[in-house]
Amino acid sequence: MVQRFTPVHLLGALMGLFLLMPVLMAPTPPSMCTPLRTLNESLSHRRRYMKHYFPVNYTIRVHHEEVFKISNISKMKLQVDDLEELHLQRMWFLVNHSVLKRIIRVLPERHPSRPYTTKLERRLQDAEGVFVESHPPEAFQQELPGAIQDIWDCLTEESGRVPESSWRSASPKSLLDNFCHTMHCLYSECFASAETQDRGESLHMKTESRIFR
Ligand SMILES: *[C@@H]1O[C@H](CO)[C@@H](O)[C@H](O)[C@H]1NC(C)=O
Ligand SMILES: *[C@@H]1O[C@H](CO)[C@@H](O)[C@H](O)[C@H]1NC(C)=O
Ligand SMILES: *[C@@H]1O[C@H](CO)[C@@H](O)[C@H](O)[C@H]1NC(C)=O
Ligand SMILES: CC(=O)N[C@H]1CO[C@H](CO)[C@@H](O)[C@@H]1O
Repeated sequence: MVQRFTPVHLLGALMGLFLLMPVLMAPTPPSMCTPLRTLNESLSHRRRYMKHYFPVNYTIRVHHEEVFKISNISKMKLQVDDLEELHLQRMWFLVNHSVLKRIIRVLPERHPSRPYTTKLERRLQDAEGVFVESHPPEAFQQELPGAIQDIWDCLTEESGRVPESSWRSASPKSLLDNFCHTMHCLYSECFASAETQDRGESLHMKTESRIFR
């Protein structure tokens, strides 16, 4: 018996295609969104833990590559050939790792920001686990574009071998601001429209004021 495509079949096929399309086209696997949103929630408390609990104008020394902002992403997109979203996402994980390690290093054992920072580290690790799982292993074996590889090498270089000229001073809060902004930029699919963000913000402020009362 010959199977014939009825309009119902066709409609079904089309619907299926539409449902599939966003999944195929989105560079961010949807499974990444849950751990990233959890991380986003933790990062929303960064002002308290990274500013209020530190001395005024406190800064730490970081490699200049550890300052990774949205402007870096825009610049790289313009200047680096064959740049893929995946390269930037991998770099984001690498940078944040260094940044959190640097912050933890200056915190005494019983500093109130220490549990917060180690929690961020764990949540980041969770997100990275999902990130690695949701791509085929070959994705991580392919060569990085030269300019990205250079930054990568600097970031993984031992601190003792980094020349004096490439150190910068940065406040812990500004480092986490970069961390948060670049996350929203690189994983924009996971972060809802401005409208929902506003609602989140006011909710968040309510929670904050409750804590401070
Ligand atoms: C902190 O930095 C600001 C801006 O650079 C400056 O105006 C202020 O005096 C500094 N405060 C202290 C306590 O050093
Ligand atoms: C981002 O840009 C700043 C200043 O332009 C630079 O010092 C830093 O190394 C860049 N970061 C990365 C990861 O390329
Ligand atoms: C991310 O956190 C901010 C608060 O810093 C909040 O306004 C926003 O709604 C959060 N986004 C998501 C998708 O959870
Ligand atoms: C690529 C990379 O270095 N990722 C790191 C991101 O941060 C977590 C938590 O600190 C590390 O475990 C990862 O290795």
